[in-house]
Amino acid sequence: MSSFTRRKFLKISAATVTVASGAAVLSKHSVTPAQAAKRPATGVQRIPTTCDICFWKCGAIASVRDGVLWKIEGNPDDPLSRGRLCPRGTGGVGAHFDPDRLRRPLIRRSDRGRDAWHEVSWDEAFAYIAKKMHAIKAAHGPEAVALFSHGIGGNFLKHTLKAFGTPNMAAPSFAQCRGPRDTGFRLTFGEDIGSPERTDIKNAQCLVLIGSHLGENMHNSQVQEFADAVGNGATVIVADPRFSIAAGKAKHYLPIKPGTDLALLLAWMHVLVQEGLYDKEYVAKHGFGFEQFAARLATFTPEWAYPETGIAPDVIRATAREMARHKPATLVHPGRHATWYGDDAQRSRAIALLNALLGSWGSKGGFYTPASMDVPAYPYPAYPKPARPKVDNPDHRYPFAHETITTGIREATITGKPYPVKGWFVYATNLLQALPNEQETIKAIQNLDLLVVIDVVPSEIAGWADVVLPESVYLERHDDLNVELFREPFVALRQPVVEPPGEQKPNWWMAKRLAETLGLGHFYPWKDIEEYFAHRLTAAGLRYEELKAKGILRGAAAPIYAADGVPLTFETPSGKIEFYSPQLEQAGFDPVPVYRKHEEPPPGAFRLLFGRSPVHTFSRTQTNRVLADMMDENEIWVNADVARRLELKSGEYVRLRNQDNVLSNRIKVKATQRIRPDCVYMVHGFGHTAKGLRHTYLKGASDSQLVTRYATDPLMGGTGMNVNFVTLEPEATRV
Ligand SMILES: Nc1nc2c(c(=O)[nH]1)N[C@H]1C(S)=C(S)[C@@H](COP(=O)(O)OP(=O)(O)OC[C@H]3O[C@@H](n4cnc5c(=O)[nH]c(N)nc54)[C@H](O)[C@@H]3O)O[C@H]1N2
Ligand SMILES: Nc1nc2c(c(=O)[nH]1)N[C@H]1C(S)=C(S)[C@@H](COP(=O)(O)OP(=O)(O)OC[C@H]3O[C@@H](n4cnc5c(=O)[nH]c(N)nc54)[C@H](O)[C@@H]3O)O[C@H]1N2
Ligand code: SF4
Ligand SMILES: [Mo]
Repeated sequence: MSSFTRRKFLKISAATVTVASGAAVLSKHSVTPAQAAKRPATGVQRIPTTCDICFWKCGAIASVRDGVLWKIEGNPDDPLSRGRLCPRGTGGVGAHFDPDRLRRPLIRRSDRGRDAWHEVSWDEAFAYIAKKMHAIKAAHGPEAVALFSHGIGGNFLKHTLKAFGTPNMAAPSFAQCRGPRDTGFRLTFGEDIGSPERTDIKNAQCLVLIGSHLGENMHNSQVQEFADAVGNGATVIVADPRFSIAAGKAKHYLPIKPGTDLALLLAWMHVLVQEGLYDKEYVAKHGFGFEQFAARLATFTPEWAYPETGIAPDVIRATAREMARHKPATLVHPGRHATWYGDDAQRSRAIALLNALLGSWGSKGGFYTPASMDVPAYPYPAYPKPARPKVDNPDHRYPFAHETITTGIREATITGKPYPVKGWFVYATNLLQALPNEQETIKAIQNLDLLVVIDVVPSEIAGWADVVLPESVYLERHDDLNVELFREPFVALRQPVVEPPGEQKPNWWMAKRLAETLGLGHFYPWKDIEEYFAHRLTAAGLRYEELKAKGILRGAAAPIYAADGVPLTFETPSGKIEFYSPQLEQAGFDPVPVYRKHEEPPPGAFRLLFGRSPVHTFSRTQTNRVLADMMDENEIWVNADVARRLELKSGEYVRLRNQDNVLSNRIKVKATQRIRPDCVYMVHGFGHTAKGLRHTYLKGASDSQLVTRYATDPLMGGTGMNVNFVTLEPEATRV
């Protein structure tokens, strides 16, 4: 078998450059006898599907040679990938071949947090889960079961749990990610930015990036459009305490002091208003409360902002004028991971207001109006109405949260208030890495009667589960239809291209079987997911067979800019762009954003910042051997002068100690002038502590472990995580 394997992968390394190094890595682990035995066909098959190495869901084409997965490329018909995948997507083959994958359902037979499991059949696993769920429902009501999930794969489990009667389901993509941004834009324009974002990057003549580190943040369409804009000669302005890859493309790089962006944004708006450079016609037509807004900006001069931000007044004025020069094709990018300092919804609102002054909402080179195809939902029976409201946000203490707050469910699980939560389902989210303060997560888990984790590898969160259900990876399964809201409407299909190597099953199958075991089988009137697809697509006047063959069906493109006739309407209380927000005022918040200082690191300590690597996704790809071969551990970026003072050299290991005395795993120093001296920076997702992730176990350090402190956004419950301070300890001083 091994010679067979090596031959296959040597061919790969000759054929494709991008995964060449990965192929060599894979040849050591790759095809199991079971996989080889299952190989159905000979010759090369090319099967369209969608990528799931991150949630962008790029259209892809997988090549399978003699039944063995060979390579994955972009689908040229797909508007998201435009025929090209990012490096992570190309390395997706490594997810299928990962030798550390979960293979069978597991039930714990010891205390939580200790590794003692026995393998069970799927029927035994569902019988066990259903029995526990019935017991929780009898004692506490169905609302005492919650679901955490991330990505489209959670759709069918949501359906089963709604049928069971709980409203409690949340994703970290809200309170740990884009929630504050969406709240800030909703309060201003009455609408979200969406995902994929409705940013017209490719047509922007001036692009302002506040932290958004495109190029490291690899969301495919955005990175390609960024390259288009740069190629078209767009002016790029980057504000980041770290000289990011995007900063390398910038005409103006502003090395801002972390946590002071709101001061910069206010000063920019001050200049636009004071110098009369804003889009007066647009503001007069669409704005509400502009006079009150303008009055409140009066004191936020560039001279005021200078000592806060470290950005000189002439630079603030020059960049504001540059933005005005290109309006309305100036895009101040709203960012995505906005949970930084706890006042993030207000910072995002300031970004929204700056865009409003420039007239970019609705304009070419600004924010377009996306469209989607009309594919009706499956006509299921009505769900039972939960007896109690969602548990995460009692009395609407976060009045502008429009999605469920993960950390609110966690808190209710700890306190039992407003009512107890006793069962968690966790689908494709590594809560110990994704939520701040892992001790709180562990405390909540200790209060549960049931923790079910559905994962593909033995992740940290799986290590705490009572039942672990092994999922087939995206290359081995169908997921729900992706009816995308984008520049042009389309529907895309994820479908299996190879067989799973063990007893892994897709989420839809698990969700259906669980419903049947719970006595809720009537919520799944379809036999299998292909019947479900066919039903929905037929209702939309489309053909499943065609989608299956092409992977993507595109709808007719419609206008996307106001200038082409798209009506500009605003779902705010005033029906206008709210420069001044009465709803914020009524709820006791600043109607126009106000800057307040954040706590600074004490002498000798540094603010801990983190972000993305182009070749990894969160904490989910470090075990993928192809991607690990490109980046095996993270580094800690330290300002070169600071490193010299601390007598640290690049390549040496240190440990980080945070304000709560948590000590990290060892991490390599990267001494560089590309970061300010008051902060340090690392890529998120490394420093795994789950032993079953054999390859990546204890490689690099985990930012999540050091994020013991977080600042909660009073508007919407987001958890600002850039509020932790660390000192560096040379590894050699440790015994
Ligand atoms: N400290 C810190 N915390 C953060 C961030 C940060 O930068 N630093 N980023 C925040 C942001 S922006 C986000 S969006 C969230 C992301 O948070 P998550 O989406 O929770 O990301 P991961 O921690 O990678 O967890 C993904 C889990 O899914 C599993 N998985 C992978 N593929 C599959 C599959 O096909 N099926 C199933 N069932 N499971 C699968 C992986 O093994 C892993 O356990 O984290 C947030 N939290
Ligand atoms: N390769 C890859 N790409 C990804 C992901 C991935 O896991 N891997 N995840 C995707 C997801 S879900 C998200 S949410 C996005 C996240 O990506 P983005 O939204 O682009 O960025 P953040 O993670 O918020 O921020 C990281 C950047 O902000 C800078 N920064 C830190 N503090 C401050 C500050 O106070 N002010 C300013 N101006 N800058 C600051 C850091 O130096 C770094 O450059 O990436 C997406 N793209
Ligand atoms: S951006 Fe990259 S990892 Fe994400 S779906 Fe697209 S190709 Fe896959
Ligand atoms: Mo995110």
